[in-house]
Amino acid sequence: MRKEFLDLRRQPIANKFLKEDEFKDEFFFDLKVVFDDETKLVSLKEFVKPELMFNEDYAYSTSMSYPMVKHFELTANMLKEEFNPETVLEIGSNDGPFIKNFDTKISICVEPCENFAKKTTDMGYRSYISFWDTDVSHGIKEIHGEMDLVYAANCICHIQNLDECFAAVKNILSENGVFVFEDPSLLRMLERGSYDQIYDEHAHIFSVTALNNILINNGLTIFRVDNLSVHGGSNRIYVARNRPVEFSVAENKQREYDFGINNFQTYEIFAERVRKSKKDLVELLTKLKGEGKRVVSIGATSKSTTVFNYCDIGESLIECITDTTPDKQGLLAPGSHIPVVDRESVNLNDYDYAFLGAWNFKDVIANKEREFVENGGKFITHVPEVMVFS
Ligand code: JHZ
Repeated sequence: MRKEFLDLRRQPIANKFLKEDEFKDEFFFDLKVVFDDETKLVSLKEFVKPELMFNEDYAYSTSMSYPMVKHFELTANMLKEEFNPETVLEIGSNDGPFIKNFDTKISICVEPCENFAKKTTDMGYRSYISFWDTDVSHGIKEIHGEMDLVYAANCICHIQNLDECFAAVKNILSENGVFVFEDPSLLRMLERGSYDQIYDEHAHIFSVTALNNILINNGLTIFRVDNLSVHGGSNRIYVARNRPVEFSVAENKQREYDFGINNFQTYEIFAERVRKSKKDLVELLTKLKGEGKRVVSIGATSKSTTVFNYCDIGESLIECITDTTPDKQGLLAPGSHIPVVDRESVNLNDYDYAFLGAWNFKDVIANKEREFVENGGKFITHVPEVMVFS
């Protein structure tokens, strides 16, 4: 049975940055979160139609975050070395930071966002503009054969029907093939209070426990788990038909069990913490405004869409958001309508505080913005709790 534990209120499409004349048609939905006490899966209560999120206007470009480009290069090299795949398929290849480390002759991309599929096509990769399902899997297998490595980063948790997704992977995976995917970790989210991992695209927030239950039902086994620091704490899950299961699987499941991820009460406690986080952040920003302080935000992230809309934060509390992505600049943030600007067009020293919309890059940003701190600027974050630091 699915039980609701959190209501993050009315939310827009997290990556739909818009112009003023688009406000009247802006799409909103109720962002509520449920726990399934059978599979232990945490999911959105109401899914958003995939075409509304992933289309030719999709704004999140992985290559705009340098640390992620490095991360995918290291990941690709590690997988090549260990598994030596003769064929590679990437599901949700975005603008290609992972696949570009593989030979075009052995690699296939599947990507529903046409703007990004075009980029990987231009890079020489056979790219299918499509969502991942059994039809596409059968079609690709017919043309290109079975795949030794199927990889997906920050994509499988976007897929609403997981049984269909895993059946499609199983269909195309070669006998000794491996399916490797990484997504934000439910345990890390619960530990850090980072409720902003929850937005339209994240249909599910995965625990190893839930994935194990669902994959087993689909004739696949998790044989290894790597805990990663990227995106505020992710898990890289290694899946095969039949490989010896390594200690990391039981270790992760035990850690999740010890934290209480199988108990509904854990989620009720988390929800209470989220409500407190909102109260603290609004109080802080309102106080700063009263003192005449100026606040900017760094990183027009999907995560900050959740925070700003849940906490009712608009331009009166945060003047603008800087972001390195040209496709987000000059537009207004979803729901909150805070202007998004190029970092280069802003003198950070004009501001007293910078909210970390991209708190997952805290160290990179703090290092880049040393001058802001030297001039008396301070950062605000809400993870793991609302605080000011410099
Ligand atoms: P970032 C995305 O979420 C979307 P977001 C997606 N749905 C997903 O699943 C997760 O990733 C995992 C900018 N930036 O990575 C670039 C700076 O401005 O936290 C990006 O727009 N300055 C696929 O959107 C944003 O911040 C910088 O110095 O929450 C970061 O977005 C750096 C490093 C980044 O993901």
